[in-house]
Amino acid sequence: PLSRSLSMSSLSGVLPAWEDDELPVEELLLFEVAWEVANKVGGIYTVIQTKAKVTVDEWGENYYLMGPYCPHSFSSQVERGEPPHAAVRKAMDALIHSGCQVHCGRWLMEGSPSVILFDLGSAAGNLDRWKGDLWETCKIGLPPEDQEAGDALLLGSLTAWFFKELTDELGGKPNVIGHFHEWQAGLGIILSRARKIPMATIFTTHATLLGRYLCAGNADFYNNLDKFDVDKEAGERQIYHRCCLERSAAHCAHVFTAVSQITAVEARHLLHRTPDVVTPNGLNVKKFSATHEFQNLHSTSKARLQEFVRGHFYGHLDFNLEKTLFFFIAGRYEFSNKGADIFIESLSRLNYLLQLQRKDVTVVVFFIMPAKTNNFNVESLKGQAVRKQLWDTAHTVKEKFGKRLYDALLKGEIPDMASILDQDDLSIMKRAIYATQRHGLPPVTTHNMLEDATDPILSNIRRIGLFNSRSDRVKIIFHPEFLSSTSPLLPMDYEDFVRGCNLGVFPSYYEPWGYTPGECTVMGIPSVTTNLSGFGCFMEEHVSDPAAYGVYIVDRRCCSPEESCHQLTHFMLSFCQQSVRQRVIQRNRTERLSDLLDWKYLGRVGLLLHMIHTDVIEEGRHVNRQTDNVCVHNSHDT
Ligand code: 1S3
Repeated sequence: PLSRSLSMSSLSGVLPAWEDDELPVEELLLFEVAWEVANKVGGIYTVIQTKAKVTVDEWGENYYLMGPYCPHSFSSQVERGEPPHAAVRKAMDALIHSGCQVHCGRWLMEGSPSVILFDLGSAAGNLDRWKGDLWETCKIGLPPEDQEAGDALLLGSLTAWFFKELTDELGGKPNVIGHFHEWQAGLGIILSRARKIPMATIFTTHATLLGRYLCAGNADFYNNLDKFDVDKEAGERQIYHRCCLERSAAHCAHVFTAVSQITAVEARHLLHRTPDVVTPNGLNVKKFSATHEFQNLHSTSKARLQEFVRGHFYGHLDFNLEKTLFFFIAGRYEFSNKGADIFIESLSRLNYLLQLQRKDVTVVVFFIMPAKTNNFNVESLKGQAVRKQLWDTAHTVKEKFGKRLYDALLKGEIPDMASILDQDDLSIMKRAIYATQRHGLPPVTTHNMLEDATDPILSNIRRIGLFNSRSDRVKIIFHPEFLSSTSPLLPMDYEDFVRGCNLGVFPSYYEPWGYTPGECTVMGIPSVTTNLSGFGCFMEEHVSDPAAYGVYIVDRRCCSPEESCHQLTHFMLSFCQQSVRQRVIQRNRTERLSDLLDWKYLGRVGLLLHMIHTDVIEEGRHVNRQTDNVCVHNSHDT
């Protein structure tokens, strides 16, 4: 961290006139507010979860996380308990006495931070009144049909109410900082500022609402960033009110941050405020005492994936699993934003080139992106059952064989190998082999898709015809659900799965940061990213030759989609041409980059305090730094 102390004397406006020049962290309370506290939806959960340990190390009991209460996640992830500060308890009680449910406890993960979670349902009776208050305060109206915006208002009103009670109770010491993530939590800032609650506020944007929509709609986004009529575009997509909330939060915050430079530029154009500081996302990097340990973990996890593949491709296992590479893409299911479109196109080309070159390498590609499903499909479950049956059969016959061999040896004989197995044994084995016959091809998807006909991944797989045929060198497995170690089909958690793969492919078009390639890096797994992702740009900036360290950066800025596909195909093909030894060496190099992504070194909170201290708020006005524009020449059409 850059700073363990904070000068508040220069802060003005609604902030208290704190007298000390240097305020130790011990005299501050830090509250981080987000929708995803103990509640996994997307990337913000990863930010908060991975950062908790270093934040608790620095802030101790003076750090709290706040968000909405989800009974299921609470019961599985949080140990109920009392907040460490009496004033926090009193502020909670004030809300509870007015009929709102507030829950407190320790989030059961590294660092065990205190969490305060608000039951939005218990406050829902206030919604209409609070909508009226919001309109009176800042003239933003929320339509009744937008439940998500209504929930954001409930969370914002409850957090602002909590902070009012808390600051009244504290009377200025310790001083309070609220760090809010994304528009869903941002209403807390708008209302706190409107009510002149004496606290410092930080707003972090992880993506802009309009940016996400425009990119998903195939806009030529980066070439037109300065040309969009923001209000018109938002209105046409029925998100005008949400965008107003997001923009207000960005403008009301004392410190505004973005997770990458590229998102800072986007925010300048779409939210009309340049972030004061860019705070790249880190990870909680665990170093093994033995450097080869992560290589061992790769082998173990890879063996588990191979088992799964044996089942999935039963009857079609005419490819050598020792020469099979596992590629994957994972994340929120935003087809073109996450680059699944150019990935599929490039896989088709890779398949053709591998066939042409008569390579004996096979690539199994996993798509891990949650879509609407009606559970696992029968064919996928059957595959694993068949594999298990073959395993059991082999085990039974092996036992019998071993016993007969042992008996013969005891008698001093070498058994007749041709007759050591009897007719029954042969029948059992034949039946097991017959069970592996299948009439169709191994399925592309593991689940029954609710929107099978219109699903973008499946539609494109149909278009390019990658149906897991025997002749295909690229096989596809679409798992439209996040992974879980309790799954009956593929019982692995995400970390183990990533460790078992050879290459993560994330050719995103819209990716403010992008945790997936970073997670690969810290586990020593090479990955593909792009120069339109925050992570890719960060790597380009800090590593002189990222590809040499297993971070391949596809150019999606300055070339056409066709050229990006060509480049991606080339990356994947050259990866397939590596020897085992080259892959081991590359994994070692990749893993060496992990320190760069460790929260310990990114010192984020210290940096923010430094910003509050120094030049962001001077005499009550924001000093915004200019950020360079991005140069992008490509069209997003594929
Ligand atoms: C966002 O989550 P997403 O996958 O919807 O926030 C993440 C955390 O900052 C970021 O990594 C990602 O690029 C954003 O898109």
